[in-house]
Amino acid sequence: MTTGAFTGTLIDRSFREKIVLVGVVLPDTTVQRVQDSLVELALLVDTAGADVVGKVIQRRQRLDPATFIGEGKVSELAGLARSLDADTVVFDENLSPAQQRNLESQLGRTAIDRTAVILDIFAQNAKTPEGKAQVELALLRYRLPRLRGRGRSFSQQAGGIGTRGPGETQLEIDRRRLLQRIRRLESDLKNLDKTRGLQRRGRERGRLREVALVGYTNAGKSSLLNALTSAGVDTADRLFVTLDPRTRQLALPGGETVLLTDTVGFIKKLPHELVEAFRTTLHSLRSADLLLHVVDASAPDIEDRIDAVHSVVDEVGARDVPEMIVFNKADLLDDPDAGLRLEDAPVNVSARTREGLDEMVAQMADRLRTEDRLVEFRVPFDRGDVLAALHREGEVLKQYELDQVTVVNVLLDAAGRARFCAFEQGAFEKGEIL
Ligand SMILES: Nc1nc2c(ncn2[C@@H]2O[C@H](COP(=O)(O)OP(=O)(O)OP(=O)(O)O)[C@@H](O)[C@H]2O)c(=O)[nH]1
Ligand SMILES: [Mg+2]
Repeated sequence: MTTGAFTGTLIDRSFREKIVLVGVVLPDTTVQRVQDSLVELALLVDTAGADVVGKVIQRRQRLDPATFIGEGKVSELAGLARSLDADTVVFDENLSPAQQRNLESQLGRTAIDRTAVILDIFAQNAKTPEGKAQVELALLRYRLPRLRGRGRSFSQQAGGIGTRGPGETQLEIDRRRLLQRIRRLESDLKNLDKTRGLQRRGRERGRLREVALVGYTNAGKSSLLNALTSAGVDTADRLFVTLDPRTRQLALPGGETVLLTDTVGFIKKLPHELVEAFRTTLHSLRSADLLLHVVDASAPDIEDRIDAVHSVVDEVGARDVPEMIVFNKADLLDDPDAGLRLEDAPVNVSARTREGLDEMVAQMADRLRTEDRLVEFRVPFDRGDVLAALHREGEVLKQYELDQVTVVNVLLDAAGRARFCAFEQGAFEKGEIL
């Protein structure tokens, strides 16, 4: 274990913990899925800075409430961990606080779950004050129920994977102060969310539409943002490189400028604590005009990853935002049609070679345009401000005066339609009139 990490401030990076992974095959899943999931867990562990020295997969009818894998398997696992000289055992599913305590005392070493590893990576990667606050909040919420009764023998291991991050010293102090800290972070983040909301409304008035890049971690979201806008955002073949949202302007072929935002990537079994804590960051997805869902076309389990992204999008309340799926890393595919396995994958691109990018941007512009609708408004003569705003925010196709009102036919997006609905007389399908 890391020396000097007793205070939680010194992490000895020259020492890499040895880790054994444990996956369980329950009746509702398959060995293949669990194996894939363990490959990903190994990547997570590696990203967190530790080495996987062994893997165990067990088939069970149901999880054991006390030890997750059952007494017999625990002693087998203890023997393996001892022979491999492993420091820590990582379970691929969430452990309850009681299971974790029982496992640690029976294994004689640290036992953590996938959530703790992901939280650990987030703690290492958070850079901005907002990102740090969100991660700290997630960590504290995760740790709070796990504080009581954690064996003293393992406190020496503070600083190891799953135990470090902001707020380390907070763990030593009492629960009440921890709760106070949680409430403080919650209120700070809520205020930030409010400020964001105001900024967002300001932008709406300026009528710049927003496209949000979403996708599985490592799909190439940041690389795409860079390729499209020379944003200079960090990219790497590691998981969860981006935690803080970045927004850049992008000029579309039709002349319109949109805002393109890159943000935190998702993963299967993304800890609920993180989705909850990253609410301020993820809220921006709800007000986006389009989600550009970036998929790594070279991944082995494309459909499962798309599902994982969709479930997080649902969880943050952005299900109704139109989505366009893009297959990235097309340069890695031998078969150029491979990405088309999925029904409505509109376009294959490569952020690396830039192939398909023009086509993708053109389709994006089309998608944004089809979200526009032609609406007829009747604006009273004394509301010159509304008339001016309609001209500013939409495309006025027809305008004439009728007694006491100006009738205008405007091509307008959903946000604009919602704003001017008091003056609306009726909406048409674009084809009916154009
Ligand atoms: N071959 C190939 N590699 C790519 C392409 N796009 C991105 N990559 C690589 O994929 C890795 C991840 O790219 P990022 O842009 O950091 O991915 P991300 O989706 O932003 O990932 P996180 O921020 O960690 O969630 C990097 O090593 C990139 O160089 C591509 O089109 N082709
Ligand atoms: Mg990124």
